[in-house]
Amino acid sequence: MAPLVMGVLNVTPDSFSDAGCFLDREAAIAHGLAMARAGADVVDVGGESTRPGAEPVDEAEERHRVLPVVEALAPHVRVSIDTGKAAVAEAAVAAGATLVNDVTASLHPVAADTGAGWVAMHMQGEPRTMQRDPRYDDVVGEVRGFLVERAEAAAEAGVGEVWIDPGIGFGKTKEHNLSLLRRLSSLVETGHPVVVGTSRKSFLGILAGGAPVTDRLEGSLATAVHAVSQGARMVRVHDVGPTVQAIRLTAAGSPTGVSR
Ligand code: HH2
Repeated sequence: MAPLVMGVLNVTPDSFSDAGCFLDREAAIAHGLAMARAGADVVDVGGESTRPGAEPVDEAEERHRVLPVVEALAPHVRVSIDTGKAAVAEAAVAAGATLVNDVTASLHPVAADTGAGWVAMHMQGEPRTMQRDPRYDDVVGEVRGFLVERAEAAAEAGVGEVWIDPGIGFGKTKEHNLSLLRRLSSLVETGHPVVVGTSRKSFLGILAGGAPVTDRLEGSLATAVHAVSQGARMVRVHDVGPTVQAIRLTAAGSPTGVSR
């Protein structure tokens, strides 16, 4: 099956790469529709930044940011809700979202109750402090073990669509991120569909000699192509049009025919 592209829509004042760009409701909706036209299979709406050091947002504010945007986009494109709060996830599904993108990997009961799909992402610690000194004995084994346990719990609870995500940059150093990307096959082999989000993240800036967040398209595309070539079934990206094109071009030259 062709890999899917999930477009990032941050309705926040403080996200790491597009802070404040889409806090205005109409701008957010327009950007979501533009990503759908550019080939996004899913638009991922988030109202709380999870960048390192981010402060939590209260529930009412998060709902106020995301719900009108979800409602406006849902008739046009599949919408996922990027949240760690059960009540926000429930309200977003009621407003038309059909996928819960869960950086806390704990909201499978909401997916089970509502019939939505669920993305379980791995994070060590919590956003405010997660990048202070992340440590693992075996990052690939630990992330895989955690995600398989979560996916099995969700399946047991009756969730029909379960994705797993290594959580690139969430309590992970550059080396941890690279180990996970190199050995993505270890997650793919679990049989659960894998989603990967590397887009514009800081390890790409480090690898590119200090490239600022506005100058990480090349690394974002290279790692998205790498991820789908390794068997990831979805990539979460800011730059939808270029990613769709990069995946298509890779497929055209691939003997295994990853296609879109
Ligand atoms: N990364 C971010 C947010 N949500 N969800 C999944 N499943 N996987 C990811 O890698 C992932 C995610 C962080 O990126 P972004 O939304 O652009 O930034 P912020 O959290 O600052 O809004």
